[in-house]
Amino acid sequence: MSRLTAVVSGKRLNEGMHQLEPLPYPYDALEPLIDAETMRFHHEKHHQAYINKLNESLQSFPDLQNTSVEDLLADLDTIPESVRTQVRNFGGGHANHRFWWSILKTNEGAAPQNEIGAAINGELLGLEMFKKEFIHKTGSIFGSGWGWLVWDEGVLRIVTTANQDSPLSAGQIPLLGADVWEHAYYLKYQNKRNEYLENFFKVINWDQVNENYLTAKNN
Ligand code: MN3
Repeated sequence: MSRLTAVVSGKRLNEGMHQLEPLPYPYDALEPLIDAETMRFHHEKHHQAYINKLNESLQSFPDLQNTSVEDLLADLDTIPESVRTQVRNFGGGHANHRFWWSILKTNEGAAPQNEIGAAINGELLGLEMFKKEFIHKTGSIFGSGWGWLVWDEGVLRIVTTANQDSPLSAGQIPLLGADVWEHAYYLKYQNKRNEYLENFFKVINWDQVNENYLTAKNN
């Protein structure tokens, strides 16, 4: 990861501070399903804001600055109470978005292959059933949150989290996730959250999800 010097609130940050990484693809890579303007704002403004706020919150906690955000979230109980809510919200926002960018890629409607394809067929009764349940649960979130496919101690599960809560804080490993904060879809889809979720299935990078599955399974 690059170690560009970042500045937050006029203060020079330590090397260990959290930073926004560039997307591994152009902002228009998911057009027309997720538009370039939404991608740019989502990454440059929303994701960056979570990182800035996380870094500001951790200014008096040098040891936490050098811990990965995923580790912080997996161990929320050990975070000092005075900063725990900030780590949960802003650290969650950082981790969830970093994860989100990594699982997006236009897939032309292809079904998952390999181990994750077999696991979805075996445990979740196939792609169509999985998709139906995922969209139902995620589409029904009241307010802002995320829908997830997680590895939960050996079991594949569809779960949702409110706000920027991470499945990691519940001991679950995310394999794929869908952001249903309005900033993720409103420009293009307005109030049609389910239509956005239908199209989300056409931009899942199944190879990456398979990799996430194998990593979770072998740990
Ligand atoms: Mn978002």
